[in-house]
Amino acid sequence: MIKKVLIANRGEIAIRIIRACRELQIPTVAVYSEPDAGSLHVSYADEAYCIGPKESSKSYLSIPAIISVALTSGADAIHPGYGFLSENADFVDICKEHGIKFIGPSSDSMNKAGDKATARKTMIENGIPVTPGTDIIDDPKEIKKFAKKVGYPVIIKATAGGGGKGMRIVNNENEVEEAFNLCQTEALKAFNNKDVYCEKYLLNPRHIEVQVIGDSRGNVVHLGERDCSIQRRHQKLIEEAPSVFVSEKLRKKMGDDAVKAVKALKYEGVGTIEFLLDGENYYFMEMNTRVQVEHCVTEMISMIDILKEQIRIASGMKLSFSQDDVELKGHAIECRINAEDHERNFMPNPGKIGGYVAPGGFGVRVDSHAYAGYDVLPYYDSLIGKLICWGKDREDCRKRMLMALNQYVITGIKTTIPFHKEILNSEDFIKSKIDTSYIDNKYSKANK
Ligand code: MV4
Repeated sequence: MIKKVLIANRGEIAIRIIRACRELQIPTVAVYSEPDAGSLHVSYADEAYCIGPKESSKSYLSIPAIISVALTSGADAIHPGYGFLSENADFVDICKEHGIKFIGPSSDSMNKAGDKATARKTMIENGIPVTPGTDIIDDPKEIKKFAKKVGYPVIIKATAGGGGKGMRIVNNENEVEEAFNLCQTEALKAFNNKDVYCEKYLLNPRHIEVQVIGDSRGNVVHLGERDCSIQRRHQKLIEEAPSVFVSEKLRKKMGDDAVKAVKALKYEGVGTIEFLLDGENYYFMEMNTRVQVEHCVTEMISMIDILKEQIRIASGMKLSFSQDDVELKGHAIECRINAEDHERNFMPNPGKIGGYVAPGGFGVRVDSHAYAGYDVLPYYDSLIGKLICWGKDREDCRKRMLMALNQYVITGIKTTIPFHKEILNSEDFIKSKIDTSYIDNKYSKANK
């Protein structure tokens, strides 16, 4: 078993990891930036070390600082959480060079899954559906040729992109050259890789992702899907499991394909296979090689502790259950509580929290690093907590979520709690009519 885990992250996910380690009786080491000294993850961990100033590049992204702390504190493993270094294959290699276990996939499998053109190729070879698309293109003429076949709109994507970064929608032939050039330039700047390819653009698909786990012995299971269609500018706001758009039959098909994808990529650890769902048809989009913010909704309906399983697997242990043991029960919804003002275009609203009272009770879970007097810092993302509710069905869960949102008190700063109440009370949510473009259409006033 891993002997000591360094958590290369902050906020709620650092706390989530510390809790999993504590249950596994593994000591933890926190790292923090100077202004984060008052953060809860610092006091929750067994040891904590300051690794630099407020800038992420000089603290949570500083590989030398983090490796030094691991070596001096005797941590034999690093958990990257999400964001920061979690999808940095160089960091994975550097950990290995220092004899430290990176809790996640190998750098090889991270690269193979992370490069969209490579991942697409692997899926095609294994009979997993992908959106109609091209190989890497270096001449905009190829886009026009492709669009003649499938029709506009098409979408140009950076092969190194992901999560909505490095994409351009092309509505007609006149837009091709400019979109192509912009996409290449942006990709080169953002990812240091100018490779782009083209796909048929699906109108208003649903964003469905399947949770997968693979161990070092080739055992792979899936834990069903999450519906993450309620988003704003590629930032998810509400996630739920299961999806009302996925029948038992479709779940089995998508799950089997997700498992096939993991096996094809020889992937080890926890991950997510993202699909776009268009009616009954689904298409592989990308794989995320980290634990995700929204993993909790899957935990609530499967009763499987994804973080503990991830750490056990990184220790070389076998998956503690098989596919047949996975039983999905009821419905779960997660509302992301952000320090944002939804009436002002979701503008970040950092500052000191005055009063803080979290809800509780049967089927209510709060994963948060916030407390009364906590200063929400402007240097990092605005997520201050996640409210996750379970119910025997979607309506039961929705009602419980509204009860919990009404009891969640955070004063001093604006949060997304009122926004969530509005959504959860809406006819559109009740009828599951909210798709990936809904929030942008309804709530974004400027920059549209
Ligand atoms: C697409 C698409 C439609 N057709 N690809 C957005 C994030 C990145 N993972 C890929 N994305 C999309 N790719 C094709 N061929 C629509 C989106 C998309 C989207 C997907 C999921 C959730 C929200 C979205 C919002 C806008 C666009």
